[in-house]
Amino acid sequence: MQQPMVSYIALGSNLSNPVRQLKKALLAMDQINKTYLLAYSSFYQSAPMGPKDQPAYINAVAKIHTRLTPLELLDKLQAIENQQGRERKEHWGARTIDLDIVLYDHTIMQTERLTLPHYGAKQRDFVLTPLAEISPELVFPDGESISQALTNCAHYNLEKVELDKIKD
Ligand code: A4P
Ligand code: MG
Repeated sequence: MQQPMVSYIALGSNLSNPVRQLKKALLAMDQINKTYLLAYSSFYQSAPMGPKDQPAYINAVAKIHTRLTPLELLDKLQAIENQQGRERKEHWGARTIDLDIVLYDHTIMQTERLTLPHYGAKQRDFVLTPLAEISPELVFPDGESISQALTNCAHYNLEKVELDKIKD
């Protein structure tokens, strides 16, 4: 059987109780077949990237082990987005939940449905800061370290959110 791969998923929400949306998505990810939730970061509030007439976001990153292929994983994550009422309207517009595959092992791929690593991850502190929290030694497939990426990225006024457990 294929060895489990490490993958990092960025979570983002700015509608319908974002903290609850992230907690729900974390629990749902742990329920995906052949997939285990290994760790998740603190939750961070961030100013919206893109249109400014939308609420602040809550962002976090999860680390998983999966035996699914990258496209099988994308299908499962999109099913969770749909279950949580995700509607795709405006580009970079408000959403109940967005689940992006930041990294899947060291895979580099560019297809119509999936780009790995995620095309925007290295430019956004709301992805890099939570990622660095759970994997401070991480190196991207192009050889750039997470700390280098953090010095070059754009900033969105991150503030850590006080949380109790994800099961409440
Ligand atoms: N896709 C390609 N590569 C990937 C990947 N690595 N992971 C495709 C996930 N999906 C990937 O995504 C559009 C298509 O990208 C998918 O159908 C998939 O096949 P989407 O989630 O439907 O649309 P989107 O999220 O609106 O587009 P996009 O470009 O992914 O948006 P982003 O880059 O995710 O930005 N501000 C703050 N503060 N925090 C946020 O989290 N998020 C966004 C969305 C805007 N502003 C934000 C935040
Ligand atoms: Mg997305």
